[in-house]
Amino acid sequence: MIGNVVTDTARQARRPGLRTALVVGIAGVLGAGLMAGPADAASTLGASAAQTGRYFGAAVAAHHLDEPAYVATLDREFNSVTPENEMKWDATEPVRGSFRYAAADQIVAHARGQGMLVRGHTLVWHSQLPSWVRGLSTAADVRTAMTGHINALMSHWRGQIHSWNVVNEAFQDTGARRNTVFQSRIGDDYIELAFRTARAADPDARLCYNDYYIDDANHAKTRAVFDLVRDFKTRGVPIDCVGLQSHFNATSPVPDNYRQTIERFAALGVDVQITELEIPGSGAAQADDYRKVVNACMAVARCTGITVFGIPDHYSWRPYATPLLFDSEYNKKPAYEAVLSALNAGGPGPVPARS
Ligand code: G2I
Repeated sequence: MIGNVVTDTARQARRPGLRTALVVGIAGVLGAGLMAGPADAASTLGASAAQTGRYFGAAVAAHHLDEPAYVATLDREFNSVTPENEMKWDATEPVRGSFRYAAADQIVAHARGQGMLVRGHTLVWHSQLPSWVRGLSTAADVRTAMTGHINALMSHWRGQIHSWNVVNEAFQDTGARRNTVFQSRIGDDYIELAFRTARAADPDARLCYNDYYIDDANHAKTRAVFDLVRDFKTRGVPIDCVGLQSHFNATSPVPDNYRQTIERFAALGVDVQITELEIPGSGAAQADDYRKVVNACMAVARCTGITVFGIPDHYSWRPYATPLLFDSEYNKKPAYEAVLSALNAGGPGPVPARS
């Protein structure tokens, strides 16, 4: 239900003149005004986020979908999913031209059956890339492989994916381009080619650039992504969204200017989505940091959704860090309560239209 509402909204929002009506419409359908107060506090993460037109999602692994406690928590708490590994290139096109969709299809079917949004992750990335792609030697061949991969996946799930991470982690921490097979064979233009191909393949999906360590506006890598987005907007290259992965830890804590970073991306004319959130810990300090992150998103109308990178701690890719909202017995951690109350405290919304 929420998925349909947001997808329809995205589609209609590109027609001028409908925006005011949509603002009223989406708030009405999701059952809340622009500011949710304590009186109408919702009791799950997804429902509380929906009050301001946002989603609250989790990264999901297909092989856990046969575990009742996992599925019960997913279905109760979240209104968006991101396949953690199942849509990556090594999983979907391990052999050139031979596509495998079954594991990701399982996640998409489950999510859509529950009325959840689906985020696509990810089309062009240097990691989890099959060796046949890394072995391509000419620009023309890498171009053909990349556009073919984007077209195949986006066509397969056309109309079912709310937002796609089209290009993932293209920059180094210095702000220079990462030296991938796409960069070295095609050159700087590969990102533009990927986004133009993606827009044509599924015109209703929001197209995102996704990266880690772009949470602090002063970092060189963040500035490089600002420049990319500004350049795309100036030249009319399609881009709708920036994904802040937001993998925080002791050496890379939530920056004090996190909200300003989100605002600066939004000011460039894109939505911001927090896409892989995790913060190690188990007590009050973890809860405080999660609250800070949610408050920052809620303060910016164009911060349209948050995804935590897993459900219980023991299924995290860093289980020892216990970075998630549920412990290994699916008990709610203090961070869960902090997130829920921050979502219920409201903020500007609902989700604005793509510009
Ligand atoms: O690397 C952490 C994340 C950074 N941002 C992009 C994300 O897509 C990425 O996710 C992680 C997954 O959580 C891991 O589950 O990406 C890793 C690979 O870079 C994933 O790990 C891989 C293992 O390395 C493989 O051995 C395993 O076969 O997961 C695969 C599937 O379970």
